[in-house]
Amino acid sequence: MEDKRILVIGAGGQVGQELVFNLREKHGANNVVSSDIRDFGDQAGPFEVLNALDKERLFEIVQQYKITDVYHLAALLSATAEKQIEFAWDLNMNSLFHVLNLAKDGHINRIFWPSSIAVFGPNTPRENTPQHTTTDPTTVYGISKLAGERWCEYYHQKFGVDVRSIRYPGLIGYKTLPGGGTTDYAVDIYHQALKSGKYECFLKEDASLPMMYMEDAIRATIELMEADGSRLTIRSSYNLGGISFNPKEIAAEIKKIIPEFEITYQPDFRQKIAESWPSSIDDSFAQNDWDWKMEYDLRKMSEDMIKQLSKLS
Ligand code: AKB
Repeated sequence: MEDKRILVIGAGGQVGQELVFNLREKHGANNVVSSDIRDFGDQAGPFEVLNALDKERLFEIVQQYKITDVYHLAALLSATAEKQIEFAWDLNMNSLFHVLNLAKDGHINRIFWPSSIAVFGPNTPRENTPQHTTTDPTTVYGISKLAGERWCEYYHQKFGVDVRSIRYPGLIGYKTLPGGGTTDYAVDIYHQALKSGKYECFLKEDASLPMMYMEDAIRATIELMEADGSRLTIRSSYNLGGISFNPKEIAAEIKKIIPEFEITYQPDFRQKIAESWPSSIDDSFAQNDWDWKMEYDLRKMSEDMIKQLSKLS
């Protein structure tokens, strides 16, 4: 395996903490630098405080650690971004430019940057959404992710930048809590089911969305970054299918393990966002180009979530 020195930006978030853990197992703790806007207590390897908008500090860190690969995860998610629209645009776009420019100028070799199902909108086919289709996002987050995708492809075509990306569905894991997304209910529901046996959902019972267990999402991210670049036909961002379910279906699955569990519904502004997103995704490009295969379905994920959270509590 070639020597990699990795920087993860936004390492304190839901994906970041799990990704850093896995990358350190694979490449050695000292070869994976985690960074975030604040010190979140990562002591398992090198950590740097980094504001993703501070391109001078970013450059210093890249030089200091001789970074080869950057995983750039820092962003405001869909629900939070609606409350700070200008800052969300600034953070989500300009931090991406800083990383793309580092690669363009030859300072790093490879970039991972996540996009999202939020690039789709009300005129996108909702079922089995294809890779190439109408993208008319109605959220600031979705607009920034779609623009980011176009810039990634542009930098790849014009400057040969090796940037790779996945349109993450809602991600569900037991180690860390998500922050500010529309799909966050699907994590919180497990915590509340164990804590109080009930959950009030901010989406309607039939709001189906594509989701994925964190184990699969981290594996997908690392597999895409290790894939043979000559096979990759998508340099904007790959669709990733995951598991499609609605709040009623996840509640029914939880009830099989915790029979007294009860769900109620109090939809808020996030319901409208959910309605503008697909309910299921076609990921045949990921399957063909880098042999992607999902492992966790709703049952397997629910069993593992409840088992792992019970151990932690
Ligand atoms: C969100 O809900 O904003 C995110 C996403 C789907 O990108 N989880």
